[in-house]
Amino acid sequence: MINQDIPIKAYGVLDNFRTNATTDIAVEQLRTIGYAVIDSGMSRPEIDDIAERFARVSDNYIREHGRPALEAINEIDTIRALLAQGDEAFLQLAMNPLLMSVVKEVIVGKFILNQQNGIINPPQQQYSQSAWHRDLPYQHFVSSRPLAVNALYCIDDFTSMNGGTFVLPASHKIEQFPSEDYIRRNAVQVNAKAGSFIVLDCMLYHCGGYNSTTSPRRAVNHLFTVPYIKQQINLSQATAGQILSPEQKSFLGYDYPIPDSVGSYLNGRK
Ligand SMILES: O=C(O)CCC(=O)C(=O)O
Repeated sequence: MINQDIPIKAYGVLDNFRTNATTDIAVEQLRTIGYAVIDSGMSRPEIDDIAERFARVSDNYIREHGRPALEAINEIDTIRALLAQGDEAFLQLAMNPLLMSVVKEVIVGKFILNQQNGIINPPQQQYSQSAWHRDLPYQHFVSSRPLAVNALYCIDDFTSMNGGTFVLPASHKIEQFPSEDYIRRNAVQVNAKAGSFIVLDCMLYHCGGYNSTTSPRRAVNHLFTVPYIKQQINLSQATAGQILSPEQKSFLGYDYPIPDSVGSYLNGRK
């Protein structure tokens, strides 16, 4: 929402961000406050189609791995490696052109898809992602340029009623986790429409809220990282049976296998 009453003139400024394309403002926000909402450019039928596919894939996943077994390991809210579950639409989602243009600006040089997980915030229940975290958890460094960016694709509208994502603006710039008082004063709940991406610097503290409605709030979380960061699940092996373009293979990390031996490392240099 743009507030027309906010002053925009400045003095004493020699250098400033310039925004041209629609994605530039998202890039500027990611660098400064650590998050931005961007439209995927998808039509209503495409948004509905992804929602149907999500429901189908998650039902199959829960049937395959078993609800009690997933509950026992606190995995019932997460559908791991969606794009490796037999539906090509999720790889296309991860490579959404508007999203890619933002990620390319923010992560300098090569990046790969590190994770693509479906998440389901269940109605009126405990939710595994409701505790504050970074998406590179247990890390307390700050970097001048992000090593990783994540993008939550909203399957459903994200609202204050259904527990839309909370963020702590600019927390990617400070090593420590803030105090409770600071969190209460500064946390922001992001409202976003189905079909948009909430893009975060991966070091921004965030969490899901309490879903007080009667329907789940669903999303697809993506983590894009420099290739040196280990994938959560080996996506080149998990998609080995799929027909993929060189660009898709590179995006999934096929170009960065860990050599088994000095010999295979040296061969890879040729
Ligand atoms: O449910 C949400 O809005 C946040 C999800 C989240 O924190 C995550 O997947 O890392």
